Amino acid sequence: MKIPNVNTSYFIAISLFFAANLNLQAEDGYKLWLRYAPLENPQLDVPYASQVVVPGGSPTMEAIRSELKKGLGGMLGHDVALSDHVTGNGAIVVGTPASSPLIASLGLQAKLQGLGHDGYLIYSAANGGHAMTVIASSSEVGALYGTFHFLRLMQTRQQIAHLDISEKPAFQRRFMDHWDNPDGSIERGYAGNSLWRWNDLPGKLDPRYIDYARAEASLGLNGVVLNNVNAKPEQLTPEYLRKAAALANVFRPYGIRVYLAANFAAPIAIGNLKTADPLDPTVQKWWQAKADEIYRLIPDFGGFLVKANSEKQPGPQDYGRTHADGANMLAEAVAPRGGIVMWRAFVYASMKSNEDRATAAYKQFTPLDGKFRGNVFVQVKNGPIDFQPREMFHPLIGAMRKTPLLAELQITQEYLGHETDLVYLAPLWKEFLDSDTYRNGPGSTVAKILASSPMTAIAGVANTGSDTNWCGQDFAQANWYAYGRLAWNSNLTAEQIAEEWARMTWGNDPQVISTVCAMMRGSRDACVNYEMPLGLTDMEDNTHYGANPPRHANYHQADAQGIGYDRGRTGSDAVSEYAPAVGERYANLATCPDDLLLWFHHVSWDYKMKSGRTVWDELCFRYNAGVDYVKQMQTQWQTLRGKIDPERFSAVQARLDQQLAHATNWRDVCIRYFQSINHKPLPAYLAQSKG
Ligand code: BDP
Repeated sequence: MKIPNVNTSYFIAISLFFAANLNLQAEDGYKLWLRYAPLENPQLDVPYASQVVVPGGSPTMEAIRSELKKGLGGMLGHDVALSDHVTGNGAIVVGTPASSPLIASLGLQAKLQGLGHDGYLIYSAANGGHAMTVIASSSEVGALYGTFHFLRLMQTRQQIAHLDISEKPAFQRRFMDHWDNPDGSIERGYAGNSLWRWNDLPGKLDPRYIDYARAEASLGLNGVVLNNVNAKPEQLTPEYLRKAAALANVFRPYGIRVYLAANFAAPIAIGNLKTADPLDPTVQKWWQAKADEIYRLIPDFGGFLVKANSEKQPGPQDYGRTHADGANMLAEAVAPRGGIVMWRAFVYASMKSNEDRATAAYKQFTPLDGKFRGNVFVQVKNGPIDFQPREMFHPLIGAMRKTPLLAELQITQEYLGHETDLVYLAPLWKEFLDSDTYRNGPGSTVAKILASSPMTAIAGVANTGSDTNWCGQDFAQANWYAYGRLAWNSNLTAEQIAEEWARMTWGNDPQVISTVCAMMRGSRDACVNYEMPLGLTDMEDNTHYGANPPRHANYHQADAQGIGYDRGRTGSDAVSEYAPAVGERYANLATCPDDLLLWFHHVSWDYKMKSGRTVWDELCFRYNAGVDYVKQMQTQWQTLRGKIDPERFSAVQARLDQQLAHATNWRDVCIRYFQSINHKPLPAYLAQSKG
């Protein structure tokens, strides 16, 4: 990201500002990237932000006014006048042609239509001789997104004069999936308990729900699945539906629709039926009545997310029916009200023990392509095994030509160091989104395939919880932020997003930004290195935090001669699930990239890598490099002492200490284990560093 408007006086002003502000205020991370900290040089922006003209009495327009008041007040250090008309230079005019007579008079209808429901324009203009900034959309929610964009420009010190911005999202539905349980716990949650205070709902509303909605809307996220995919049937009882409806009411002004994960056996568990067979008319009626009941409480209910016949969850296969039969029955029930079904393809239950789990979803779902109702998404994780630190992209993407697919990413760091490790996930997601499926020839990236269906969506499994800083560690907020930004615009680079986030979260001091971004940049590769380098997977213990390589020996297949999983033609033939150009590249040892070598091949310990090292030496090298990166981050963070508020500085420092112990443990456990199998000598640097 370039910073326009920079000149010498800017740098002098900024240096003086930081010199004068070493007494930094205590911060607890609650405000996320919406801190609206005082600007170093507000005088640059004051001429363009002297008046707010946001007519309209709806809750969304009220949210826009309130955000501008908070944001401008915080950044400029004084209240900015709200008025009905532009009365001087520097007005910020926000709305839709319906909410704002001024915007209606600007002749923007055609342009706005082209940007769809959620898109918006931000541009500098003049009205009656007065300079103003227009933030316009065809929907009020789009105007809210535009408002957050404008505030972000200020927060990140980009210019707000001469604007000419038009935006629309990459995906129509942009989800946060919460794996929250009715008892307040969160599956794979590492930041406290559920944000949803089920016991207090629907009567008592935690003010935090609004801050959650603001954070989501600031990124353009517009769908929330409230509960765990391992769904408890009671989530669909009238009692819990009323609680969900109360949350939906809070979220609605922020453009967020509520969805629920449904337990497929709910008709039995809470409906007193004897079966949940999707072809049984009483079951179908039960779901239709349930959908009607939900829509009475939540008129804009989004639909159901279902994990069926996976990890002991009930599903249509219990009755000899297919995933399509199950999904279509639910889709039928919500279709009259515009609802959708997200049917997960995370299935491997029917695999024989010697079968390759990476091939399971493709085998089960490709025969069903074309059999799903039009309002069904098949939801696939980015990788075919799970949410591992590095996986090949999922082969269903590119293979299901007639079914809209919804990619599920994991923001919570289940396999990447929970809340302790500083691991910036945007590079992982970019690697996935930019992968070329070759489905329609070269350039058929995952992002393009996902965005080309008649319905489009993306989901991220939330990393939020009741901890004050929401995510358990300050840097984990970057993953929530980055997921949301990519859901809006998958063309952004990981670097651009990191810089935006760093500026909004830690401030605009050039040294802080460059250090924070440098730490984040290689942190995902570091985690891959200290946990599962070269395409290794599933080496974790049963907490999914520590290392236990013998536990899943069938995944790494290490023996005295070599290591790796043969997914080539002589092995599981997973390569055939990809377009030929992709399959051949990975099947061929000469062209298979080092990063996924052991994902696709079983090779001798002495096999020469592209780096020139043997596999054994490369493994040792990578494990150690991962640990070294953490040490480097510790050193980098130290250079920011006094430049970051002491609370957050110490909190991150403590996390980095934990991360070093975690990374070192992974390295040592894995290297020791593999060495016990191949009896190879350790490289000198490792022999010395192990204590
Ligand atoms: C696995 C998690 C498990 C989830 C499952 C899923 O360990 O907690 O329920 O994914 O996505 O990775 O359904």
